[in-house]
Amino acid sequence: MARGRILKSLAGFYYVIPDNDEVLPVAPLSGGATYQCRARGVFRKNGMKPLVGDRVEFELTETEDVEGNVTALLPRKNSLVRPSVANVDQALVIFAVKNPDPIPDLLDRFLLLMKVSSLPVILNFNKEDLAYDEEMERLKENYRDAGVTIHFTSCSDGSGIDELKKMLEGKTTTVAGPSGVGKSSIVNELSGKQAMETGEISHKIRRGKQTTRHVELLRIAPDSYIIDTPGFSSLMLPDLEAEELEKYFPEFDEYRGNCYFNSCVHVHEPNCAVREALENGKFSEERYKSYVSFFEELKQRKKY
Ligand SMILES: Nc1nc2c(ncn2[C@@H]2O[C@H](COP(=O)(O)OP(=O)(O)O)[C@@H](O)[C@H]2O)c(=O)[nH]1
Ligand SMILES: [Mg+2]
Ligand SMILES: [Zn+2]
Repeated sequence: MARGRILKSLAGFYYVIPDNDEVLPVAPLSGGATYQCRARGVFRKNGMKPLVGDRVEFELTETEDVEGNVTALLPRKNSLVRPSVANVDQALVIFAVKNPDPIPDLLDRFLLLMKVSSLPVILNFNKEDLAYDEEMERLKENYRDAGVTIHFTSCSDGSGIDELKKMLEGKTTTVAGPSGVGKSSIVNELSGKQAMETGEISHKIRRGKQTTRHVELLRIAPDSYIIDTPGFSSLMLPDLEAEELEKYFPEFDEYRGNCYFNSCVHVHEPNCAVREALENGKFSEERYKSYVSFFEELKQRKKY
């Protein structure tokens, strides 16, 4: 019996990397680092399906073919739906400083989703090489109080990549963002190999490269994993009551206690400390605009 982690699931097999290679009598097949395992019926009976990222117990089967069986799922810290993966520590939300320009509505949807999932966020603006300093300052300013760590990178000249790698150390990080911003390029820089297909080559070579369609934990250091995802250009708001939304905007933290009404949602109420702070330029107007627009959307949603 050994312990390990599922890095990939494909066609009924789970690819498990052992916590400690020494405990196993034989090396995995095909020179890789993972053992090809099936899951025994026990999980199906409990209605539990192993997820990529799950920590498991597994044993090698007696056949010569170095396959194994996942025999137990260890407790999960958390699990995400999109991508479907367990035991994630943080999210790396990637946008480009330009080409394509950041879309504030979409960016704020990503931040909200991560906040609702209790995932700490590194907000990474890539393609730093294309931006003027003022543009970067504006982005920094805009998300300063959004409860995220802001970072800039460029895959063209490698700036910010080493620091980013440090920020991922010892963690499992899921990557999110629209397409074309350099997600796969960054994952490739971090893993030091061409693990992911990037925009430029995708039309030319389809075969033999991994696309970002299936979920896989990529090992970028002994205990650091990253999950590339396909980019989405739209994102549904999470399932929230409109009145709950304000809790997920860290900009309001300092002020909401001073609103006249306990139940203040900071939209139309009199004596609202949050809106007063906004008027005094204490936090980003653009972020507040997203707040109000999400609030209306959640209100509308309730009606149907
Ligand atoms: N100028 C510039 N281009 C980049 C940078 N990073 C990625 N690209 C280019 O942006 C395009 C999209 O990159 P890709 O990694 O496929 O983006 P993804 O769709 O988010 O995975 C490709 O043509 C990359 O070569 C960068 O830092 N600077
Ligand atoms: Mg990609
Ligand atoms: Zn208020």
